[in-house]
Amino acid sequence: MKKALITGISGQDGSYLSEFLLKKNYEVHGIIRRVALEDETHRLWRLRNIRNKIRLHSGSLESFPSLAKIINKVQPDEIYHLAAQSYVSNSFEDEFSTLNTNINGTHYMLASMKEFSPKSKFYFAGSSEMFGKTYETPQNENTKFYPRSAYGISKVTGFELTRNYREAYNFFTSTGILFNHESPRRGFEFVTRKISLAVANIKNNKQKELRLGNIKAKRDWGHAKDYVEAMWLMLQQGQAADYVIGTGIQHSVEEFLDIAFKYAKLNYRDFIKIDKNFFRPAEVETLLADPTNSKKKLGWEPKIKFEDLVKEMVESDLKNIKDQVY
Ligand code: NDP
Ligand code: GDR
Repeated sequence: MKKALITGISGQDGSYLSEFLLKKNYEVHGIIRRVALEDETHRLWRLRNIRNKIRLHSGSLESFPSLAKIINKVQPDEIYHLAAQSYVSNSFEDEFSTLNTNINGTHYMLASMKEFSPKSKFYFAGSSEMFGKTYETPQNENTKFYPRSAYGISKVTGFELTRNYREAYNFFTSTGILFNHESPRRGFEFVTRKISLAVANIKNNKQKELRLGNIKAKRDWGHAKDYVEAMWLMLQQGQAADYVIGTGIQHSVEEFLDIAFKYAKLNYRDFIKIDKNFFRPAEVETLLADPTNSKKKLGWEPKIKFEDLVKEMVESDLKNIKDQVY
């Protein structure tokens, strides 16, 4: 039985990856913050259905000893380092904790692995935000980085650390440069979930308007369920490498809005208020993946279409409101 250790297991991707690995018969371990262990009902909601099948260890990205101890104890075959301050907007408000958590956290994970579990294979959660103000369209593995936020900068540094451990010490370390991926488990601060929940609230007379920032921004959106499979595939290859993961299809926030509201028989124009508070000091206007390499090398292709993703998110939030989950 293979052992996997996941940081950020309580997040969107961590929960889908755990389910995916359990189905593949892995022993799944996760690192979570102590506060989460103390308030499982609220903080581990995404792991509800698998809580008794996974093993959780309390640790923090800010503490090298806490991570090193867990890696030493678990001796994982595969490490999926997903934990991060992942909200781009917040990284403008709090550059310091974003940089500390994301850069040091990745360094501590790699250094712990080097010290205590050098045979582990390591996955780093890179991001299309590393391409930021895009040098070319679409973006592939050779596109130059131009990050536009502390978050993007932290991910470029994590990418370089991951590559350097591969080259300097011959470790199996790979970065997945993942484009946006969403699901009904997406955090509420991200634009897709903010929209799907607003549709459900408006439909049920619990909200009157939806305040958004730059709705002209374009992203390459996929489903998180598809993307965790790509993470796993990267660690099953003969050699470690970095891969761009996306659908190759782009939509604007406005298109997402249109489809989401239409699904509930509403017109988004009746509810939207553009609010300058939601604009970012430096915006990433457009991102589009060229997933040719990952298709060829990993045999990976997304299965869930954009329209079905939007529908699933709205349906799920309509149900959540009906069941009084919020
Ligand atoms: P989430 O925001 O849903 O999850 C982040 C996870 O990191 C949570 O489990 C959170 O724990 C944990 N975490 C944050 N800070 C710390 C800390 N100081 N110590 C320990 N754990 C911490 O992110 P996603 O699941 O969406 O994304 C997973 C990874 O992939 C992230 O690194 C993200 O930056 C990256 N990524 C995501 C993309 C996407 O579209 N979803 C695209 C490209 C990259 P807690 O529950 O306690 O807050
Ligand atoms: P992003 O996702 O920044 O791409 O990062 P987010 O959903 O926050 O923003 C996408 C685009 O929508 C625009 N936007 C708004 N965004 C939010 N959150 N709230 C609003 O009200 C709003 N109005 C317009 C944004 O300006 C942006 O252009 C996500 C995260 O998961 C990162 O961790 C990950 O690395 C990248 O995707 C790839």
